[in-house]
Amino acid sequence: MTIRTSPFRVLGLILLIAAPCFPQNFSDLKPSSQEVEWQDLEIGVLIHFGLNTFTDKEWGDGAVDPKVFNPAQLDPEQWVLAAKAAGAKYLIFVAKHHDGFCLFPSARTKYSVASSPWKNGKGDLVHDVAEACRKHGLRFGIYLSPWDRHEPSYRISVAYDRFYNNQLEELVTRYGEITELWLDGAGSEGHVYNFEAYTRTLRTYQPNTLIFADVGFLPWGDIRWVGNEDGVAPEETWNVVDRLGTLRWRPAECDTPLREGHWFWHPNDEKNLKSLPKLLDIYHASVGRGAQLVLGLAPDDRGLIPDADVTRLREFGEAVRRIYGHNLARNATVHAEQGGDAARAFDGDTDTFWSAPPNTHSATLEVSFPKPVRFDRAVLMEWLNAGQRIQKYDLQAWTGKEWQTLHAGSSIGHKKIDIFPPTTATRLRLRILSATDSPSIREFQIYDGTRP
Ligand code: FUL
Repeated sequence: MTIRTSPFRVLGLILLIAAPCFPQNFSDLKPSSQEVEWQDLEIGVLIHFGLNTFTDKEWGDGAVDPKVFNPAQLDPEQWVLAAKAAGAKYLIFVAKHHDGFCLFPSARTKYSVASSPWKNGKGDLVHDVAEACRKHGLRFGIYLSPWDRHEPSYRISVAYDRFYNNQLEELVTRYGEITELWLDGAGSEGHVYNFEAYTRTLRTYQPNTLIFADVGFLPWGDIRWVGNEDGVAPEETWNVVDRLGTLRWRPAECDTPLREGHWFWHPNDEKNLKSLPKLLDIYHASVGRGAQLVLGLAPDDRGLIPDADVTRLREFGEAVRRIYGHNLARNATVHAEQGGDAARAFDGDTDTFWSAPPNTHSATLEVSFPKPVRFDRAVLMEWLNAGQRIQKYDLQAWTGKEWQTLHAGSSIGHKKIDIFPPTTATRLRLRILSATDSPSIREFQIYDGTRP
């Protein structure tokens, strides 16, 4: 049989083979629809609860008897409601931490709740937490520690890969939709994992799950660790990262525990509870810089989030809702110098956005008030479906004589919160000074954060 080919077919083949070598442009990269949806969640919580809760430890050695796991008042709904009061939209549950103890009855190991006195060994906490999340409208995710200090096969990579993959399969087939899979890199230095196999298992059953991991730990994850546990993203935060020549849309997630330095509960540890001003700073340094905030919560040995933590979470949620509850731009007159329906950036509706005309690389959006208005911050949101494009902007207020710069910035991304000294003015404008392609603004909001 003769195979006939055409010059186009040959060209196509060359393009296919050479594709990874072609230069990629940061602003050509676009998020998946799952990522867009995930970035809108903005705040999540990460729950650590297990043998460490009963032994006053952060890292268990894998030798603790499961008999110590016996919470008398365990109530995942209480956790979920506390998380919701803080404004969280998703919850990641540590199904297995580094000590190898499983909070679900895994058929692969006896080191689990099945060997504990809790519910006479008949309990399944992953199930209970997933149900509580669904009941109260939180998205659900899991953390399954690759590092396992109990499992004997951990010493042999291939054997452990089978073990881990099987456990992952149990988790992704039993508990409904999993929004995020958290792959923690701690303790794994030097260990070789078959991440391809894990990812295949995950995608077979849960094609929409996003994988979180340190960029160095897992090159092709969907969400990246921001690089610290302080809840702080860089002022300039881009969604696209360069993986040694390969670009990837990989938004940053900032994880930080509610109690300083502690992911698990410890007795007499209230002094480490982060203050409300500290939490607001963290919110502004994470969500306010286009990243995601994940607060670490730790139920105590009763199985409940302690009262002081519940109160702090509620205070935090209320403060964010109060500060960002009255958008001054909603009743203002708005105008886009380059044309287009500017009102779409000011309508408080994140499903609508204003776009500058094609091939526009700079633009100005202006807000004017009938009488002077006091404000001290602006919230900007870029429409990211077509890529992150804005790379330089400023915010200016009209003093009556001239435009005064209140803030000058670079990236905007999902959300940018810029706080400046309280200013009273009749006009405020956003100047997009440089964009790689026509910029699109989902929201331009103005607030007075000092209002009681
Ligand atoms: C770290 C772990 O070692 C901590 O115990 C905790 O789970 C935190 C979220 O990630 O890498």
